[in-house]
Amino acid sequence: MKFNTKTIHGGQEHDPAYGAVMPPIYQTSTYAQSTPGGHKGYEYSRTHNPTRNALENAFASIENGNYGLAFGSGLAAIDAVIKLLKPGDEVISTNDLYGGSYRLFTKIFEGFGLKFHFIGMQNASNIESYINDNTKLIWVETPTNPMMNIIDIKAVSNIAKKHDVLLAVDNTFATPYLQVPLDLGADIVMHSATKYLGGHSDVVMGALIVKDKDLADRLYFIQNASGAVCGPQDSFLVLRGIKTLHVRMQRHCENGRAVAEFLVSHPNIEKVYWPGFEDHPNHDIAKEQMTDFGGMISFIPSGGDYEKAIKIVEKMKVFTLAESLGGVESLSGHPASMTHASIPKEEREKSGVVDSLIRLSVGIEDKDDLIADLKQAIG
Ligand code: P1T
Repeated sequence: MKFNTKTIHGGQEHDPAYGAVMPPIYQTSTYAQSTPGGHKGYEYSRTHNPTRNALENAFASIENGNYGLAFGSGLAAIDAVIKLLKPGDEVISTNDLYGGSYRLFTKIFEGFGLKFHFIGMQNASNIESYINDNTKLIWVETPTNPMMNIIDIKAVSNIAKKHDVLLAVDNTFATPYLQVPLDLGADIVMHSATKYLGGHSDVVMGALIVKDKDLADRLYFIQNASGAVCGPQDSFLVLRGIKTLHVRMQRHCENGRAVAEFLVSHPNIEKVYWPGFEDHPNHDIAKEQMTDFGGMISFIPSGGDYEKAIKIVEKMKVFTLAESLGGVESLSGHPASMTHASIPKEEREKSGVVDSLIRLSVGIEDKDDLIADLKQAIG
């Protein structure tokens, strides 16, 4: 089945009760048993729920995995992955990543005796010098949030395999429409399904997808034991969102390109970060592992400082100033004070997240309106 068909049908069966084409929202916490253990495959909704299962099957299908798991948020999904580890274990992570992931790693899991190394991975061989006997996981975001760096998943996977270390890829920005990390050798794919998979800024959710049965069993155990699951209503909404993922992504990419090209040719813009530019330092890898370049763009206004950036985001009208990304509507963000505020200034500036940086999630509106909005805001 090709991707555009999988988004609609992948892992789906018509409801066995009445043939409903969309899975019903099984709004129930529990299931009747005729005798202890005498049930129809469902006991309690933290463990299993038919609507959530339909969504988990869709996750597995679109990411070319065998097993999908849905969580109450992207961070809950990451939390479950880190719970595979034990005190003393070490993780090597990209140094440019969502601020909330950084906060979870440093403020929660370092307290449980795990060690995190945040490093630049644009040159994958950089990773080797951080690997030792305690290294158990490599955590990659690509494209990175918000600097749009690209990490060579295949190259990192070769290093991970050589040292028997798990590789997890946060595929939130790209989605499987643009890149399929499991096909490139990753062991775990993670999503903030809040973003492109849901696609309509109306749900907070996380996803994990794996191929390996043993790894899936360990993660299902954590999902059930820790209990950070999502509800049936939200499962239904994300399942509905996935059905148009390919169509939305096509337009996100088209509009993203138009906005990136507008910004780069604007005299009052100093720098634009978008992997589709030929002079982006990782453009060749992006071209190889992605089918297009997506709708996420970051930029710095000329002579930019904090005040100038704030003025621009305040002036935008079609772009809404808000946390999050990946919905049908265009959003702007100021990473230093919003999504990445939990990273110490010194740390975030090392990876380029300066006070003048603005991030755009380019939506699927008419691109002329988006460009006109940017024009009036930038001046
Ligand atoms: O918000 P949540 O669903 O818990 O997902 C966390 C998360 C994980 N990974 C990436 C790459 C993310 O971008 C996020 C959430 N990001 C934002 C809210 C944001 O505006 O960047």
